[in-house]
Amino acid sequence: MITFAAIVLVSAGSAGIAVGKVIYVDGRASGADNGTSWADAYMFLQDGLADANESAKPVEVWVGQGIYQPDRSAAEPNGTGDRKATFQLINGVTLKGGYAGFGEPDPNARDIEAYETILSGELDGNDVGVNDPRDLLSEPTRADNSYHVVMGIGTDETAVLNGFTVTAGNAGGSYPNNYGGGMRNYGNPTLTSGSPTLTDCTFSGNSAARGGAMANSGSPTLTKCTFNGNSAGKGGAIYNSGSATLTNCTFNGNSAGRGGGMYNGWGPSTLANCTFSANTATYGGAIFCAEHSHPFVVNCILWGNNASDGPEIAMVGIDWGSWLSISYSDVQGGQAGVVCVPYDGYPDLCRLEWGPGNIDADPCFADSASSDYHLKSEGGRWDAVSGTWVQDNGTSPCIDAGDPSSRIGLESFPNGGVVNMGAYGGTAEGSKSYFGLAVCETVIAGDINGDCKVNFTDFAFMARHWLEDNNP
Ligand SMILES: [Ca+2]
Ligand SMILES: [Ca+2]
Ligand SMILES: [Ca+2]
Repeated sequence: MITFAAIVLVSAGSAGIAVGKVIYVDGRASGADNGTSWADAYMFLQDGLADANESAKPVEVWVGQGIYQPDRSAAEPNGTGDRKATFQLINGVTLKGGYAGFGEPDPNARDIEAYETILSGELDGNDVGVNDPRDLLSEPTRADNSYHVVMGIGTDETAVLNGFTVTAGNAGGSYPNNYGGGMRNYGNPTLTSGSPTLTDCTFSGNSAARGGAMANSGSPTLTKCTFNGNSAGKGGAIYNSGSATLTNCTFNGNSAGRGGGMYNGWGPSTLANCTFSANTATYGGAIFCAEHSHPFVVNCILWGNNASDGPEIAMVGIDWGSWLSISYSDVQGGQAGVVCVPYDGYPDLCRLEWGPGNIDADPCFADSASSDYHLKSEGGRWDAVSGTWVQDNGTSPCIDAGDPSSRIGLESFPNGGVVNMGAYGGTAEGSKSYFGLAVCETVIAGDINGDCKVNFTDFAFMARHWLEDNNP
């Protein structure tokens, strides 16, 4: 029996991870509208979600390029205009955007940039653009947009959103409509917490009183997500009062009164290998820590953000404390630049744990004007435009400056044996190490950091990670 079971497992593995049912959605399809193929795809995502909700799990919903609004379905093809309509994620259901889709030579081709799949809160097509994201919430043409484009209420980690752009949410009005313009992840007393999984998603042009792009009280896991041009009173991109885990995320051009990038309220959050740049606020251009907050920040870059108080980080001084632990990160202005904002009648108590490995040095972004936050390197930098590795005239001090105990992940050789700081650290687009000489043409076994020599440095790397097992 044991042998038989093993064979079954191998067989399932060879066919890939068990996908279960696939439901197709494409706004351009003209077939039976039943989701069984690209030709017969549902035209509206709400119909695909309704099918997924009733299907045995796991289910994948594959969504072709285009724009999808939450107030539409086959029953209401022109939309209801209901601001409370939302795309509610479902446990056991993975939504995947970025497919070429119906009518394309290869409808299964997937590229989340080339075949952008947009979830939009713009219900009536009248939105006027704004020059400053701070005007988003009050722009009259957005007053009729969705309160929350996507909802993760009552979800666990098996509710997945992968490869979508979420835009034009407008969480105005009174509680709870004013939290999380793009997405709201909250618990529900009778359900599990709001803890979905988001990968390769972009949130742009969303606004709210709290959490322009997203408000969390659950424990969502966000990987390789980008937050751009969102705004709120608190938390331009994210308002966190739970325990969000963010890895390889980028925050740029968001704005708020407190926490241009992220506002941390009650609860811990973990930020690893995230980059914050060009965010603005009155207090805390990148990050604001309110009472009872405790973000853990590691391998991050906070550079080029702007605020009246605490251009990178501001914390509120209150007796039960705001708490921030930060290490192996590049923070402009360093520890001295962190502002402890007085709170009426309380002593200035901000609990800042300034850990090892923090630096205050220009990270040498590839092109911050174009929001390209790859790190310059003489050893090689991934250029997304040309799709090639290019060499720069200088090398970022954030390369190989992350926590030596962090995983290097997919960083290309030579990777220095140490993860880089910032949003591409630990990924295949992590900038390569530079040791002052040309990259060696052949690799010597034992040359862990890639400097073309095998010496005590390599031995130290091996000793540090001795007996670690990545596949227990
Ligand atoms: Ca509108
Ligand atoms: Ca490295
Ligand atoms: Ca070496």
